[in-house]
This record gives sequence, structure tokens and C-alpha cells, in this order.
Amino acid sequence: MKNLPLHWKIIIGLIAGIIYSLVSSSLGWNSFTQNWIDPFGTIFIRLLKFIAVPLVLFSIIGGVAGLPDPAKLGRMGAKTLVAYVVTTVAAVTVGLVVVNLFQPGDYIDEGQRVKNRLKYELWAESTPGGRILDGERYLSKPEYADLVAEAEAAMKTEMSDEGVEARMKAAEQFKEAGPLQFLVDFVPDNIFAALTDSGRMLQVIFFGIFFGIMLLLIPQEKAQPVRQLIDGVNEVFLKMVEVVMEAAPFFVFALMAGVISKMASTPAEVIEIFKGLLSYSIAVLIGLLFMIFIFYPLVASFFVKKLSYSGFFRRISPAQFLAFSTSSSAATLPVTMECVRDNIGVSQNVTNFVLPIGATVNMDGTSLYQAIAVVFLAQMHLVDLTLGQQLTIVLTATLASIGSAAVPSAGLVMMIVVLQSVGLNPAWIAIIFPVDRILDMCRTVVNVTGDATVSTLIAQTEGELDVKRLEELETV
Ligand code: DAS
Repeated sequence: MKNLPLHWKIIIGLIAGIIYSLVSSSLGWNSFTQNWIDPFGTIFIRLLKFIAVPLVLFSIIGGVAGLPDPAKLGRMGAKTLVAYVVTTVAAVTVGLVVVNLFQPGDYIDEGQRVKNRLKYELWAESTPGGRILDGERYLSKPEYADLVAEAEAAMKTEMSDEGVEARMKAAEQFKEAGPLQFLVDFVPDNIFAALTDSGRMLQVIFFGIFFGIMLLLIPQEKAQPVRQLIDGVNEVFLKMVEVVMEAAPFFVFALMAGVISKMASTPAEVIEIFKGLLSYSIAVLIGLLFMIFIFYPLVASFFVKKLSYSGFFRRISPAQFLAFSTSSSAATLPVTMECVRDNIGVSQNVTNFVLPIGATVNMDGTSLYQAIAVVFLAQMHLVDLTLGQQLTIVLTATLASIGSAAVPSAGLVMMIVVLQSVGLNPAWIAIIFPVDRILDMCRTVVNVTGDATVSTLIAQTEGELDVKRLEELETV
């Protein structure tokens, strides 16, 4: 097992975990799985995340301090941000094209959609500042009086769900923020607090860039020992990743067994979960698969002629499988860095600078999923979103994905902002919640693949791609 390629180690754990959880659920071992197996999946995520935070800090410092001059940092920083925004907007656009072409909301039972529409109109009328969006109106039609009463009763129970209120409070907090709040949030008020709260990765990055630039500006005889220390610490954390990944088959097995057994206790229940949301799930998967198998390989081979289509996947597949297993870009980051640096030949500096930022702000899969989810929810409530509103979704889904933390289900919570931006009911996230974890696994693969692609094109355009290494591995 020791010298098995990393992606096979992860795949073995993945498949074993899925098979085990299907068998265990039919034998009624779920509580055993929850008590004795699932904790090792949690330990795995914790191990990877405790490594990721200092790794991001020391990589960023090392990446910035390793640059020949601040001007290169400025150019690389600007290129990185532009590339991340362009790929995110592209992802949202793909999502909107798929959801408008495929119309997954129309697969929901017509009668159910009329009831949904009534609940929506009642909600819009009862929300301060709410207004009823385009679409056929039912509230005032006498033939729907009984349905209106039913919808009013349903609204009362739905809105009383404390989970919904908590999510809406989270959105309120986000909404109160001014236009420059994201800039304020970028600056840590206490670096040690930022290091301990994984949701504040951007502040760790800010500190790392600031510290790295200062290292470039102080007298080099003083900076040298610090650089050596930082490089050494970086190596230690990367060694930790290597050691932890030795046990990947076991940890991934535990992770998948735990996640799937929490989701449903029998295969029939799994099918039940997907029933009302199958069309939506398929639309999201179509968009995500397009990004993984068409968009990114095209972009990568456009910038790096020597990177073949199959070679692209062979090199980053360990990170993709790990992203699928963990649903966390942050937990996957150490392996993404290893794949990009060792398998593609991107320089240490570019890897250390571009990837930690990408894992935090570049979530193409999340933004695509948010765009599809919001339009699907509107469709299933017979709400017709205008082109203008859909362009608003492009903006807010891009911002919401930047604001999403690199942890499981972050994209779902941030979707509240996108729903609110077009005047829809944030409580609707509860409707798509049942399938969110499975879709989270898939969109996290897209997030990680997008980061790896951008770091490759940045390295190529900065002359920091080891083409010899690329050719060596092409023949592997
Ligand atoms: N799971 C998040 C990530 O780590 C993405 C999301 O929740 O949308 O990338």
C-alpha cells in the first residue's frame, strides 16, 4: 500500500466507504458506524485543516518573500485575482445557461408549483419591502381560496423552523454590511484569533502577504534567517501531509461511511431524498461536469501546450478525489499544492501564493451551483426571473462564492445572499438542503480544479513552470 499512487489510495477508501455504508445501512449497523467509524473521518478532516491554516500562512509568506521584487508580486497578484474572477463569472454563466435550457423547476408537479407560488406570494406580501415578482398571480383568484388557506398554514410551520431563522439572521448580518465590508473583513484585528478561526482564512492571507512584503523590504542579512525558518516550517507541514495521506484509504473510508450513513439508512431512502430534487441535482451535475471535463482542460491546454488532456487529470486527480471525499477546499489545499508543484511543475512561489488564495476566494463550483439553485427555486415557485435579475445573480453568486468559507456546506448558507438579492425567500435553502452534501462533494472538486488550473496558467505566463518536469511526467 505504501508505494501505491496517492489517487489510488483515495479511490480505494472512497469505494470501500460507499460499499460499506450501503451494506451497513441494510444490516442496520448505522449507530455502530456513527459511534465507531465516523469519528475517524472527523479526525481526518481536523488533521488536514489544522495543517492547512499554518501551511497557508507560511506558504504565503514564503511565496511572497521568495519573489525577486514587489513589482512581480503586484503583477502576479493582479493576474491571479483577474483569473479567479473570470473563471467564477464563467462558471456562473454556465450555471445560468444550463438552468434556463434545462428548466429543472418544470419537472416539479404543476399543482405543487401553484401551492409554492401561493406561499411565495404570501411571504412576499408579509415581508417588509417585499414585492411580488413576475409570474402568474394566484393569490387573488377565488378558485384558489382553499389552496390559499393551506398555504397560509404551511407558511406558519415552515417559517417557525428555528434553523431557517438562524440562517436568515446570518444573511441579515451579511446584508447589513456596507459595500466595503469585504475589505474590512480582509484585515485581521488579531492575527492569533484569525489563525484559530478557520472562517477567517482571508485575514491569514492578508497577514501573510503583509509579512512577506516586509521581509522583502528589511535588510536581507536580517531577513535571511527568517526565510530559512519559514521554508523549514513549510517543509515540516508538507511532510505532515505526506504522512497523514499514507493512511488516506482508512481515513477516506471512515469519512465516506460516516457521511453516507448520516444521509440515509437504506438505498430506498437515498432515492427518496433525490426524488423531488432529481432534476435540480442533474442540472447542477451537468454544469459541474462541463467545468471539470471541458472548461478547465481547455483553459489549461490553451496556456500550456505540453499539458495533454489526460495528463491534466492524472496530475491533479489526488486533489480532486480528496475534494470529493472531504467536501472542503481548505482540507484539500495541502494536497492540491503538492499535486500542482510536484506533478505539474508549478514553481514553489506561484504554488504558495496562488493556491491558498484560490482555496479561499475562488469557488467556481459553488458559484455555478448557487446560480442554478436560485433559478431552480424560482422556477418551482412559478417566479419568472428577468434577464436583469439573472445578471444580478451573476454578481451576487460571484461575491457569495468569494465570501464562502472553504468548508462543507458553506456555499449553501451563502446562497441566502443570492436569494435575497433577487427578492426571493431565503428560507428556500431548506428545500434543497437534503441533497446539498452530495452536491457539495461535486462542487468542491470543481473549486479545487479551478484553483489548480489558474495556478498553472499563472506559472506559465510568469515563466515559473518547470516544462522539463512537465515533459518527464507526460511519459509516466
Ligand atoms: N465545500 C466548499 C469548499 O470547500 C464549497 C461549498 O460549500 O460550496 O469548497
